[in-house]
Amino acid sequence: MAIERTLSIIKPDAVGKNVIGDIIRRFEENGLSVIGTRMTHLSAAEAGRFYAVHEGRPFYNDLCAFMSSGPILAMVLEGKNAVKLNRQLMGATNPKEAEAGSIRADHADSIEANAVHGSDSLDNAAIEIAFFFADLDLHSRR
Ligand code: IDP
Ligand code: MG
Repeated sequence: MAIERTLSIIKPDAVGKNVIGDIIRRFEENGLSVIGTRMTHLSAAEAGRFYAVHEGRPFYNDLCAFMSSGPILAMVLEGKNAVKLNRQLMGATNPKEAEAGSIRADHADSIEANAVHGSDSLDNAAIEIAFFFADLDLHSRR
């Protein structure tokens, strides 16, 4: 299995619940290393640029408002199969469908306020990592 990098975001709802540590613990216990972190508070326009792929969807404006409602923690995870492994640890988008023990099953409130973001492919991971981080901000553990 290839060593990959993926972007994770702890969303405003989960930062507000003070569960940053619990979420990062799950990544580390499952073999992923945090190689860069950035806490920031996006404007609605910045959130809109990050989620541009969803522009035109009925939930897009609400999603931009939610993602700019408070601070987030963006981070880069590195490890074997990181893209897929992170998605497994996150659980399904809708917490009602999220696997027991997943981050969203334990911390998400709704299909919108669902605690975490994770890149859905290696190509998108590279684009999303570059949105938040410069190469010099990342510190590989390989
Ligand atoms: P993902 O985060 O599991 O990859 P996406 O389909 O890429 O899910 O959607 C991005 C984000 O948009 C979701 O995490 C969630 O916050 C929000 N979202 C997705 N579908 C809906 C919906 O039907 N209603 C409200 N918000 C949604
Ligand atoms: Mg997605």
